Amino acid sequence: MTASTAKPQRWVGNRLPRREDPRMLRGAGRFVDDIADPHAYHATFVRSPIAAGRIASIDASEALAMPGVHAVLTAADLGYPQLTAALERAEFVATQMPLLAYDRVRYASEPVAIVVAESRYLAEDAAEAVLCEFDETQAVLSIRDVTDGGRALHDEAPDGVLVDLQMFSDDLLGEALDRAPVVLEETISSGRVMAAPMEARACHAQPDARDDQLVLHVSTQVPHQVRSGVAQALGLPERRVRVIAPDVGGGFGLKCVVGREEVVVAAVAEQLGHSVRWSEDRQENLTAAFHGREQEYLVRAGFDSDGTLIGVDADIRCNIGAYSVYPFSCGVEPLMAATELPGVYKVGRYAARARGVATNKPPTAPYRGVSRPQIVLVMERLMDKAAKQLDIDRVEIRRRNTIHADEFPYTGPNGITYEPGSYVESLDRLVDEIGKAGWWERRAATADGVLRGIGIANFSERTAYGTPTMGMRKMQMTPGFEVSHVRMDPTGEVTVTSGTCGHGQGHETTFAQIVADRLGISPDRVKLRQGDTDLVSFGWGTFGSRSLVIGGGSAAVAARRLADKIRKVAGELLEADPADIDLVDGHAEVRGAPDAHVSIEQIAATVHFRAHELREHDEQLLEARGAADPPGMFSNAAHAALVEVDPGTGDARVVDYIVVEDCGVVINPTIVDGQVRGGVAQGIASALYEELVYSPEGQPLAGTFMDYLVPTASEIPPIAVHHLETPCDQTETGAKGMGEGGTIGAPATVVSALNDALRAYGADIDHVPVRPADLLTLFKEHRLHTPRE
Ligand code: MCN
Repeated sequence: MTASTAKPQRWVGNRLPRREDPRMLRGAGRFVDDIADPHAYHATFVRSPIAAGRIASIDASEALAMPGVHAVLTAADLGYPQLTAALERAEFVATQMPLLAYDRVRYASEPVAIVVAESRYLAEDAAEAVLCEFDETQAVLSIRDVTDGGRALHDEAPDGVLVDLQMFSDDLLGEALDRAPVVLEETISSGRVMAAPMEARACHAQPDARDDQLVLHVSTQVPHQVRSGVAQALGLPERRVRVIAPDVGGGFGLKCVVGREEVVVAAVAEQLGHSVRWSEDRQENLTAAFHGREQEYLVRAGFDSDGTLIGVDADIRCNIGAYSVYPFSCGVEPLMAATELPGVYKVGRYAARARGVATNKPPTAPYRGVSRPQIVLVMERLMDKAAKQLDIDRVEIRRRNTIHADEFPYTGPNGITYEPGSYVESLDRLVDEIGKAGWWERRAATADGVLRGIGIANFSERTAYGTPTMGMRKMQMTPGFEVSHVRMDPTGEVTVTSGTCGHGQGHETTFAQIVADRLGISPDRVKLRQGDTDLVSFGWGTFGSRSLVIGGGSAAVAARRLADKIRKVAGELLEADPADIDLVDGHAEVRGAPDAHVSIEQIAATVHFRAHELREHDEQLLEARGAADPPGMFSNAAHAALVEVDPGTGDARVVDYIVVEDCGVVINPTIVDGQVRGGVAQGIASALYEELVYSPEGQPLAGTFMDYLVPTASEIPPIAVHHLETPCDQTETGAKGMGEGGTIGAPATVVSALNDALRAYGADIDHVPVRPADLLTLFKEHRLHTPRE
């Protein structure tokens, strides 16, 4: 048999179909609810009906008397367990979060007791029979409720502020703004939303006597963090807790913090010595799971008469809900907002104060994009407003302020050094694509009475926050590194392990592509195993668009090291210098002499079964370890939306969408396109549809998908995705992350388009979501059909 003389195949860059899809499409996915355990007890939670108040009494006697009910447990019954983020910095207040509320309740739907029964039905019925009495107090709901001196939720934070950081200051900024030809003083804000994953939260906890472990199957993005949280709350050594994330039906950041319900289920299984399962229903998910993005930005910005940004002073306020969360506490939204606000722009002078305030609403998690959808909205609104005041073209003002290719590496007043990206090139390409798509002609059409506008946004997405990442270091906990193992078995098949935990992103496909390239084999022979704390000693999980760069990067390093070992063995078998061996098409062959070859299977079998044939067999096993911990790098993108507004109904629709994105080397363009499109859909959702509205008493008014308007396919336009590739020299693969970019850019783009569509009415929309009623009010204020210009 002769070996292939073909050039090494490059799997990276290939549009390989996602390997995960066949099993998902055939219903063969394995989610927490698919874990078969006919003997498990079923849990449900008794939740607070009020947003704020004291618990006067909990009477479980009737529920406990119901046949099939095994237990009704309150905080007292479990020993008042807490889940507390380990933060001891002066600027942060990490609140105690009781696993079950006792004494006080701090949001409607907060769990106060758990009911464990033979079936879910019995548990639900028994939960209704638990009689709770509360003394209701006035709820603190909005950011202004706190900043204007509202009631405190926690004794440890008497002013209601859990984080208050003057992140950046500049003594000369005030004077520079006073002298600026154009000064904008704006309030830009966004409503409370949540990720609404298809699979809500779920947990199955099973004591395992043989391994002396509590085995938890959890719908999570961060199995190791769940392990640490459970171990901390239950007072167990981490060895005793094994957390497995099976297939996860979407997380979007909602599942990258540890939910108290999962920990309670674990505590109850441990206490009862019996397996217990819990699956959240949709109403619980909307009203009791983690939320995000309720933020307000008070910004003062100055522009020169040629449109050059002189400085930005930002007062950033985040409503972070009732508690800080484990493990990231209360700082992620405010810190990221303040650190990254300038984005792709040279802001001149910069100051930012970042606050996180506690209110009687569910705690927040870093929902996809984490403050970046808001900061991009802020910067893009400033650009559009200044362009209008100065009568400068919207693209031109952006181009003037954007960091240009010859300015990299660029260090901004926020202390960040930006590595090369295609910030101006993306914008220019976007303008080309808008022209090619005929949008300007479509925008000009007025015969049908429909108002049309084009919106643009140019932005960056910091990804793969490693331990050295500036800003995150202000937090006590610095998520960063990953370690991977790559091992080849005696048949030449490869298993990769990672502490990242894909939950829809397609890691099984892309990690295999990366490893296959380094080993010269087909990706079909590479299997990624992830989401199990017993597989990898520690990992941070999947969030912050980190998995490809950090998890995939560590797998790439490990695969490179394994390739070196394979070359060494092949060199001995082929009597050649290992440096002259190429791994290609499942063979090791001598460069320039393709007839001198040995198959990967032969090498693997030799190492495992016939090591005595090798002169050097110090490395018996074909396995290697790799680690990665990059400083965090910026991918970038430019977005454009074409919107249509019906002036009669206020209905606004995004009818076409273009993305130009640059995430360095693209490992799998099909997967990246899918990530971008899904992200844009979520961004459009929070711009036009979704909002978690609360009554003045703190009652959640969006408890179903009839009220919380998740858009369907018919509301999402075609999304064209174009790639530019600026390889990153700080990563093993040349890639940058990108998993949040779509969501980050879309709200600003849609708002820019709406303001453009409503230009004749002098629209100046600075808040998302923009619902039909908001637009109708605007039309009314500006006399519908009698435009000002
Ligand atoms: N990729 C690539 N080439 C690149 C960069 C990425 O092919 N240059 C691929 C990666 O291999 C991976 C995907 O694109 O398959 C996203 O990679 P990355 O940017 O590393 O992001 P993560 O995998 O860490 O995913 C996290 C990110 C975040 S933060 C949220 S929130 C989010 C998201 O991804 N939640 C998701 N996408 C989601 N997609 C689904 N289906 N479900 C979620 O919950």
